[in-house]
Amino acid sequence: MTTMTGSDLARQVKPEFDREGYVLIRGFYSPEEMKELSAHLDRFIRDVVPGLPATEVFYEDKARPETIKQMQNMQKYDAGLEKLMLSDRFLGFASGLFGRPAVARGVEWFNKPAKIGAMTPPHQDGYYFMLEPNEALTFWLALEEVDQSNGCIRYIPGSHLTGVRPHARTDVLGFSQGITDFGPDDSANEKCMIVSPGDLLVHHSLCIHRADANKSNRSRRALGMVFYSDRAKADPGKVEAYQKKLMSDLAAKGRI
Ligand SMILES: O=C(O)CCC(=O)C(=O)O
Repeated sequence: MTTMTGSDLARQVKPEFDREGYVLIRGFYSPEEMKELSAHLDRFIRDVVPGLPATEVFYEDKARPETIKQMQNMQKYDAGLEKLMLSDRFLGFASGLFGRPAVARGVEWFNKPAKIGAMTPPHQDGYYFMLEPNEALTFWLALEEVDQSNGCIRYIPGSHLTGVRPHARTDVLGFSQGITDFGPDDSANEKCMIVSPGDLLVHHSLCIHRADANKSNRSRRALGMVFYSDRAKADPGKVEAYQKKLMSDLAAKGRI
């Protein structure tokens, strides 16, 4: 385990984060820590997931519990994950990257199950967050080997500096909005993040990213955490109304 504080690490990587809109930190978690975290998450899936509301856990195929693709608000159901999110390692690091206090929003889990994991449409998280100013970040900690064949995250460097792009509804469960004018220039610029367990990706809420479907015979699991800066304000009525409508549409379609 690194002895560096969250703010030490932030000081080191902030220039790159500010310039590119994302940063990759290799070996953020040691193999021993990964073992412990993976065991914790396995227990969460075994013991907690069966009791979760349908709005907190999504499956590629609802009839097959082993095809979990996404979970959200995990900290609400697991004190250990809440403690982790509020630790210096994550909260302190996020504050350092913003250069002002960060507010922890939630712990998430992203998977692309082997063979059937759907693509992640190009999007900016900030479009979903509806913040003013749009100052937020997501940590994405790889739990497995990730490369082109199982759906690596693809970032467009510097895309967080040019505002919010137009988005529209998609059919992808868990990623309900995608950029409508994503074109060849975007594809030409994107960088594929090939990562190993314990590597951490961090992206700004306006950094454009996407991932291909997983056609391989390996899964592609990652733990996510979202932080807002203390001055980023959401219009709660607007976000709640969107979420309510989305969840009722998904339920009507039998997706959740
Ligand atoms: O895991 C993925 O494919 C996408 C994750 C994502 O969009 C995010 O962390 O903001």
